Amino acid sequence: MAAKKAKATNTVALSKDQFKDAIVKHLRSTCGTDEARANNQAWWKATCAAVNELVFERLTETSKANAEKDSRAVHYLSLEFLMGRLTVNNMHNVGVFGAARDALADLGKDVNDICDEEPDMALGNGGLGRLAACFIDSLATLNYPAVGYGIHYEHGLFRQEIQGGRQIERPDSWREYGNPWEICRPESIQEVPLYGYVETVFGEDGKMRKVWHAGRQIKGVPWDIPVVGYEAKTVNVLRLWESKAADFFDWDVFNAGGYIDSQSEKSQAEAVSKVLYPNDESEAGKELRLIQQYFFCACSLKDIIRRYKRNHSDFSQFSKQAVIQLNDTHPTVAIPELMRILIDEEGLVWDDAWAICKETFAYTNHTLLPEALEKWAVYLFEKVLPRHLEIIYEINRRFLEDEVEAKWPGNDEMKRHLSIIEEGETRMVRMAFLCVVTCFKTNGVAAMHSELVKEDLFPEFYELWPERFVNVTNGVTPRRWLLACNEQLANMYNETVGTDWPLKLDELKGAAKFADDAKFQKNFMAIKREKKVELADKIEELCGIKVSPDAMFNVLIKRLHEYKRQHLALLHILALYRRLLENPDYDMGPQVFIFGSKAAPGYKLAKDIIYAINKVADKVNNDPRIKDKLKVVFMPNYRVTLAEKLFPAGDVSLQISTAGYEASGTGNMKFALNGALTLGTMDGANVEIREEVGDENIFIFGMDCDEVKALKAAGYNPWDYYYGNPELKAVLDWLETDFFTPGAPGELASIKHSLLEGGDPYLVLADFESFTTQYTAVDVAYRDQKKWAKMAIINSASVGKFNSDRSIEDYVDRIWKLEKVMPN
Ligand code: GL9
Repeated sequence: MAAKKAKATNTVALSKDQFKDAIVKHLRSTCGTDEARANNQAWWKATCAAVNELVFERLTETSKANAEKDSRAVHYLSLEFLMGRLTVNNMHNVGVFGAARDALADLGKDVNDICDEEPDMALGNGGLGRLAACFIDSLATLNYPAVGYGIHYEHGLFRQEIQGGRQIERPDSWREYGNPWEICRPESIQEVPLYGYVETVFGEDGKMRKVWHAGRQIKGVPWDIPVVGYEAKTVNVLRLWESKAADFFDWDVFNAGGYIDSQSEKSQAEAVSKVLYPNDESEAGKELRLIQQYFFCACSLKDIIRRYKRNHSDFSQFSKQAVIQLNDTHPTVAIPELMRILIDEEGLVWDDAWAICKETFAYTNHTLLPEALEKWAVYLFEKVLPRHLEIIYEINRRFLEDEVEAKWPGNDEMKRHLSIIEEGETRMVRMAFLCVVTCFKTNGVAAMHSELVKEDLFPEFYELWPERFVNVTNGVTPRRWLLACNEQLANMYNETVGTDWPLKLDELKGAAKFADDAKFQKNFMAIKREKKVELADKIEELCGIKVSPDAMFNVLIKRLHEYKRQHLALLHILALYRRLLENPDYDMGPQVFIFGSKAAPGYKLAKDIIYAINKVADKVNNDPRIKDKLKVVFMPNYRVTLAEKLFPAGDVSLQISTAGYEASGTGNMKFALNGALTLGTMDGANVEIREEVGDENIFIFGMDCDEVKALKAAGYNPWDYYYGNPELKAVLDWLETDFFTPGAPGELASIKHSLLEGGDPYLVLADFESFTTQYTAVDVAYRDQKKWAKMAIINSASVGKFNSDRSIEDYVDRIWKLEKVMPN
């Protein structure tokens, strides 16, 4: 099955022999070596250069077509783009994967080994950043004019090592030895002011103007990553800004003999794009983070305006030409920045500038967690961006005095409640409020989440402007998350439903009619097993743990957070272990639990949970009494590249967040697409996956969102569950002993304490029993392999809705209103 060729594309871009010639040429002319001396790194770079011959041509054609048509474009502003590797993806998308593989084989190289040379572009934390990467893939595939804007971090998300069971953070250096996909564009450098003060001046006409005298300037250097649409002519651009010291600054100090001072200026300026913040709570209040946000927004807006001005002499058409999507609140400062440019630099009056801003910006909310809703201290704003603070005050004044006053006359409490400025000991700017007040649309990322955005997060804003609130359910690109990562299943679908599914994922539905077909089931399960064998090999290589591919693979891969409840899975594992110890004949099929997860460096409990998983794994995996019926694996350094091995190999997709807390989830979609069954709560997109696959093909457990709210309102007491369930009590008490940490009792106790004395904010104990009960149902179902195969096939064939192309069409239809542009 695997031997069969990957999908043939309509455009055979290069034959095997042409590709071979191109690689050999680039080994010499691009890499300065030859076939005899080249190492794999050089082979990889030469291969990329060969692919780029096609990519760059299309890139140029696309930008020409967009310039000629002067078409409306979306600008996707995101502090994160979690791209992963690009080589295999780009080869598939330009239709040369087969040619490249065969060419490399002829040259004595394995395509997988060569592509393994590529470091991940890990410029994101998790779901939000990966979503941005899927979205720009879909935008290019659908031939929409779009630019992604972000930061060219020198270091992406930290590399995770596990030492003695604990997470250690190591720097990630994805471009240390150069990256063949990026192009520096010094012709489009921008300068960004910071700090300083605001002067009020009166012109000869008697009009008042504000002049911001910045204390510093930094330079933004754009690096373009081509974004290759699948079978499309379009290659869009992801433009990432790198910070550098502004030229004049260096030279002034340098000439005065201050070489060392100039170096420190330089390193301060370069610090801005040095490192991606790892989603820590402690980052709020960090001046550098605010500067990062402003830096990339200011550079991007200047870039957008520069392009706009090529064809326009005033701003009357601006919001017709440009829509700016704010990926979460991280780029919110773009709003006062556009106001500042329009008023202070372009001379517009407030009302005209405000009208433009209100028609240009749209905002995606990705979370309801209060601690993740950004607020910036007023004093910090005043220091770094004094003019922007003035503008925010004025936006707020008009909003409160005009709109809130009109709706709730004389209601000062309401004004305090809705103010963009939060009063208190430290006055704060509420970034999400600024977004909702400005943006013409605010969207949530799954149906249920979007309802909660209206009802719980912004109820008064919803009352003011119901038409502004919409839903766009997330999606994932089937090119990366099926075609490229699961060649075997992709080929099987090619034979079953034809080769259009990577674009029209709904066509997989055609495979559902074979869900009962014995031969189809056999082939489907054989592929799953092949992917499990591949993963088992990887697990042995990385963790030294042997797992059987015949066991049920339960996979929980996502960032570590209490609301995602990795510790619920851990308590469950402890319960299974205990059952096996108490009763060696306990009726259960062999189980493997596989975790992959990074914890924010400052999130103590999250790191304790990683440690606990590893300590429990040590014990369970080496306990001969349970005869290999239970294995626990923690795979270090979870990232896109590892995800590509994990999603195809999962049998059970654990999506076990407390209902109401996971905005969407996207891993849930990738698992279902690859034929895993979900064991999950009624949360985020799980709700919509259930709608698509049918209640009989998903395992739902736990409280739903209303029950969670009701229990919290009634006063949740975790001790009731502790004393009410002897098994739960036993496993929690176990954590306080030294059973898993010989000689060091209490090392795992923080988890228990968070769940009892700490009040168990995410209701782990309340959902424990329901989880273990439903898990037993999953185990029973899995042991009926025919039934399981049928359910797995139906899952994979039924999730066409979660194609990110569909998400993009929803954005276009509900928010962006774009027209496709076809390059030559
Ligand atoms: C997130 C949500 O938590 C996810 O449920 C959602 O699927 C994604 C994409 O919409 O956005 N919001 C958020 O802040 N993160 C998400 O994953 N966090 C990270 O990316 C780490």
